[in-house]
Amino acid sequence: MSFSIGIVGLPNVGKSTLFKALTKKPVDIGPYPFTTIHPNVGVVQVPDERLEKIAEIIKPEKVTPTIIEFIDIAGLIKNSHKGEGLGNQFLAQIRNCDAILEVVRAFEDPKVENVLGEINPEKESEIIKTELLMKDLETLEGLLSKLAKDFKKDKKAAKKFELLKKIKDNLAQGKLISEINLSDEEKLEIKEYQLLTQKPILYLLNTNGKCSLPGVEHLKMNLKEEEEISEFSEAERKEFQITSRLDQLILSCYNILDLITFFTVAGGKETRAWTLKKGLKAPDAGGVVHTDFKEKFIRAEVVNWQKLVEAGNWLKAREKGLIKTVGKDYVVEDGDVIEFKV
Ligand SMILES: Nc1nc2c(ncn2[C@@H]2O[C@H](COP(=O)(O)OP(=O)(O)O)[C@@H](O)[C@H]2O)c(=O)[nH]1
Ligand SMILES: [Mg+2]
Repeated sequence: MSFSIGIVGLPNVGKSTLFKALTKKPVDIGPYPFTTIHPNVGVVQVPDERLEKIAEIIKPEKVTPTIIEFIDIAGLIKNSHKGEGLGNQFLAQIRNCDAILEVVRAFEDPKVENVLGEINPEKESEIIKTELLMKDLETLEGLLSKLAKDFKKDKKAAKKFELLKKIKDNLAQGKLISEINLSDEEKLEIKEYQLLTQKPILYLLNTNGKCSLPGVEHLKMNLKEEEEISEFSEAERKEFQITSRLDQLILSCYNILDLITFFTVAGGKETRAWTLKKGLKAPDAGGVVHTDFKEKFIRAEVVNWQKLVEAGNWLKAREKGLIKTVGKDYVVEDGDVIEFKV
């Protein structure tokens, strides 16, 4: 299972340029050089120095990083939610993503048509926000009218109706679902609808100049430069001292999804990184590795990656008492190395 990031924005802002830069990124370990599953869907490695450090002491046959999926979604325009420019199709693609990476145009180039007609990150992000909000409103209206039919007979439906109504009212005032104060229970309740504005958003200003997007978390990168850099090999990058910021972008995407990484060493055969939602427990981590490891979970042995590296190997870590045995209720921490016992 992997998590996916939808690259979203107006046309001609640099979405495909970013996608191309990601696809060409040189990779040095693992079985996943960037894999293009579909013309607009690709898998990239999540960079992680810890994995390399663990591999240095374990010396496995195979090192496998964890991955994240990027989807190059065609440009949204005003009224996409009404189906303008095939809009509904693109909005449906966003529905399947776990988070949104919104590319905002902040570069001047008379050769590249500017749909907005000006450089104005705030106005541009407002247009996208409106499209996402309108689409969610439409979805909620549909759900509410369905529920309205039977909520008088059914208590559960009545409760759901109230919740969806509350959310709809907030959306109508311009609030994203992620900005509404919802309990964990309520969030879970609406998860099945895959509402667009419930997804975390990371903004990326495509620029090499000065500009910003006040009030929201954003990164600034020059995507055309990144695409050019991605043509260079690792050796050329070292020689010319060129640094790419794509790794930082990938990590930021990983972070907005609230993910952590844990590692397995498979008795020395394969050192591998895995992705887990923050707050989940040892059997859930087991389930990520192998379906059986969740159902048949008995206990696990856990050691922090750094402690393992300092100890030199699993046996020495055990001798030093660094490996703890944990049960079903153990909440997995970022950087744990886990050996499942089933
Ligand atoms: N000058 C300049 N051009 C860019 C930059 N990023 C993308 N472009 C160009 O803008 C055009 C549209 O980019 P593209 O990535 O296809 O936009 P998309 O519609 O958002 O996918 C292409 O010709 C790119 O080379 C940039 O940072 N500076
Ligand atoms: Mg494109």
